[in-house]
Amino acid sequence: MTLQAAIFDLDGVIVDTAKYHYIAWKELANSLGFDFSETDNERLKGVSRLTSLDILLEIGNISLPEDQKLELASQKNDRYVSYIEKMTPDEILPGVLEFLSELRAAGIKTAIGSASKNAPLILERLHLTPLFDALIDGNLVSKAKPDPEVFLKGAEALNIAPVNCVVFEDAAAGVEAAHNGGMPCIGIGQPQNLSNARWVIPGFQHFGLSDLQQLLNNRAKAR
Ligand code: B16
Ligand code: MG
Repeated sequence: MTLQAAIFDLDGVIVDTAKYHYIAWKELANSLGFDFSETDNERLKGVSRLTSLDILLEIGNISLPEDQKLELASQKNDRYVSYIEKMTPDEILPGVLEFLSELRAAGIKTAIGSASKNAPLILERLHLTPLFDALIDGNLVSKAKPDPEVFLKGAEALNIAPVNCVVFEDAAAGVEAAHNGGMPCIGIGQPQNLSNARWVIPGFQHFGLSDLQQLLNNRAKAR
């Protein structure tokens, strides 16, 4: 491959919005009469809003008709939006700004590939919108990760062949989505949660373009 573009998942890679999702889902669970733990919340990472609700209702052993589920998903989102509206740029994860700037200075294109329908608002609150050449979010995709649609659309929007894009993802389903799209993927987080990732880094602190190129070159040599 020739590295020409980097596609970033948003939640868990650029910013930790999982904590706000957690509070909003927990409030909803409590209003329905059951509790929702942080361990349960791990199951929702990278998963769409409606699938997240299905998982939550399964934990509470509650079954509801579709219209009531849509109403609950909307209530949860209103709560979630009330938290993310207050976000500030100091919530950008360590090293992200430096890494994005380094990529862009080297002529490498950047995109967001996120399941979140709130991605535009989050990027705006973090003042990050101008640092991405393309934004593919939950409003633009119909197939959830591990389907590669979100990343393939990102590559298409950047006009770069998928094989020349690298993906950064914090969820196992997202790593699988990148692989399904024929793109190398760097996992962000703990190796035990991302066993399908070839490489896992804790984050972008002390991680630069030369580190990325070294990882990808070693892969090429191993082939
Ligand atoms: P929303 P990502 C995902 O974002 C989150 O990880 C996941 O927890 C959330 O349910 C999903 O977005 C949908 O978010 O309710 O804001 O549309 O990790 O793909 O950037
Ligand atoms: Mg994520």
